[in-house]
Amino acid sequence: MTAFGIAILISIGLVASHSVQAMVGQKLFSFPPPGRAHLHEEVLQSIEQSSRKLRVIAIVGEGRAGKSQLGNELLQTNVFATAATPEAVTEGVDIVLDGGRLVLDCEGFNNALASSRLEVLLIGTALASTLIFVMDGKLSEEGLNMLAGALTEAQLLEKQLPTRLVLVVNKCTLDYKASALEDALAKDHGRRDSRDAIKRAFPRRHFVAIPFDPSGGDAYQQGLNALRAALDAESSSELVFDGARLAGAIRGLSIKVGAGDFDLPSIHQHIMGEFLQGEVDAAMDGFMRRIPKVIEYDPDFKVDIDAGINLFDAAIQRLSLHTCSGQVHQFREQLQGKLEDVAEERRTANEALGNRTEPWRDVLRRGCALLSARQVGARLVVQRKQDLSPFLSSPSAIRFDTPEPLSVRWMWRHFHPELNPSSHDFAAVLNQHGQVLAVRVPAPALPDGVPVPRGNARHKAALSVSLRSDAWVVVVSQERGETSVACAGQLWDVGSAFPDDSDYAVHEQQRRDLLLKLGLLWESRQISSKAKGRVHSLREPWVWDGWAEDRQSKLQKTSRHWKSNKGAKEHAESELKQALLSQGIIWDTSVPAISRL
Ligand SMILES: Nc1nc2c(ncn2[C@@H]2O[C@H](COP(=O)(O)OP(=O)(O)OP(=O)(O)O)[C@@H](O)[C@H]2O)c(=O)[nH]1
Ligand SMILES: *[C@@H]1O[C@H](CO)[C@@H](O)[C@H](O)[C@H]1NC(C)=O
Ligand SMILES: [Mg+2]
Repeated sequence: MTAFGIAILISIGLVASHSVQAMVGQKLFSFPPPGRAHLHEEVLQSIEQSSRKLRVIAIVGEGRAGKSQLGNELLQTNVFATAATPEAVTEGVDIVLDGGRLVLDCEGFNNALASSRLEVLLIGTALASTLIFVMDGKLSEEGLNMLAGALTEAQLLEKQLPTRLVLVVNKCTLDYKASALEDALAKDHGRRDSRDAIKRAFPRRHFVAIPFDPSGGDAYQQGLNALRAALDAESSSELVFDGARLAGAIRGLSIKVGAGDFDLPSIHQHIMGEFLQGEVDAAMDGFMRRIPKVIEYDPDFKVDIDAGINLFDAAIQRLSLHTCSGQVHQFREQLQGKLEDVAEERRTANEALGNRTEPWRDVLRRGCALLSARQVGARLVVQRKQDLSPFLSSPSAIRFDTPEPLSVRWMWRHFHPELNPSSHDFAAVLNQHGQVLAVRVPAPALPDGVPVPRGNARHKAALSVSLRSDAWVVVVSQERGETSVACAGQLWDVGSAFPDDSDYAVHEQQRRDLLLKLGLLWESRQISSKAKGRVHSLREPWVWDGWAEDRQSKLQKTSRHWKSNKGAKEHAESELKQALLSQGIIWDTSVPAISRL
């Protein structure tokens, strides 16, 4: 046997994909005496740490057929040991990591299968996405039997592998047709079993003949090109592993092979498990990237888990993995369970966001944003210092015994015209803590002369309440999908922040100024008043009668029998003021004004 040296070559930048890294051939498996498979952990680690998705190409076949040299040709660098000696050169399994490819160069079968190491063929067949099976000189019956025999030994007769077979006749002197392999498999020499085993195990097959050419000339190069083309064909439908999963699969394989467990279906199942787990994780990742993050409550929130299942199914379909359907089904169910967990978690997060009640100004702002976005009209009156009971005396109003907490979800369900048709034209009234005191509260009319910069009846109602009391009102416009605030009889710019208690005095002054301008306060009325003296009795010889009139409404009051001229006028004016207030002609700014105008 020839001493084996690890070939280390630094690629010289001709091949762009691996120009930076030194490509190193390393021994992954060896068979030290007495011949048990030994896995080289330190080499496995370079696979484990690969950041790329890896596809595995295994070169197996007859001894001395030129397998290692083909590997070197494919990698375009002399990384595997070759020699023209009659003795076997490659021992065990050598590997090279070339970007996204892991190439396995396996030791050859020199004699009959029985005396060769079945382990090596097992390792190659189990791990490979593409199995390159090399025959020496011709497409031989022995070669086919060797391949079929290995499948039989490994109990793979009834199995179909996702592995692609590229059968290569190397150092070939015969003129094979492209259909040579299919023709050979179709022939019946009373040995149907071998041929059927190969056909069943490898539904995807290619045949390449590489001419014997001592000078490495054109014919040889054409043969190599045909091999490269076969490797590139359908490469999208190959199993790919991430490094850590592939390393895990190799460890599991090593244990079984080391223990003499040649049951390839079970090994294969283990490897498929690693692969399928990778696809479950990938589908999960893709799904997590696609589903909406829960940032805001969405009443129509739905998680479509089919999107995740479809990612997985697409990956499986690409590989035509129908044979492992039981195993695929099991992993698909695992994925479905995970997806449902995520969906449930997001649903709950969405609901919790909709259920939040603190801090109430934030809840109100978010609720209005939702209603605006969905063009659902709404009106909410927010109490400040004044008791708003007078507004709640309408027969349509419903006052709660215990105030209800305000949430975005509550706002949605309450104001949505289809979910709650009887309420969305009325106001909800909140107390100072943002809790709902009452619903279905109508608004008294807006006095003439109040500017209405935009909007409709809902905005007028809001202005009216904000003028008649110290409360502010938030309005969501159904038509425009925007949120406005009415405060002190003014409609603020769209998007304004809610009124703050620190500006209470300013707002009250603004309201007072507007009411004065509208003539709705006593101070803004034109009042005429006078007093007349008269003789009354001996004991009280001279008394005064007062008289007062509100010029616009012509309402008059007299007040008789006072000691002084001034007192009589004052009392008449006071009675006139009471009459004006009670008829709603003037308002008192300290209590909500509910009078009709
Ligand atoms: N002249 C010529 N020599 C070739 C050709 N293909 C392979 N060889 C030679 O065949 C010999 C064996 O090549 P290897 O690549 O070591 O063979 P192997 O199949 O890896 O052998 P084991 O590792 O022992 O199983 C080498 O000397 C190669 O140069 C060819 O097309 N023409
Ligand atoms: C949200 O509130 C509804 C109705 O009260 C309740 O059924 C649901 O369990 C709550 N969800 C969460 C996540 O708090
Ligand atoms: Mg070799």
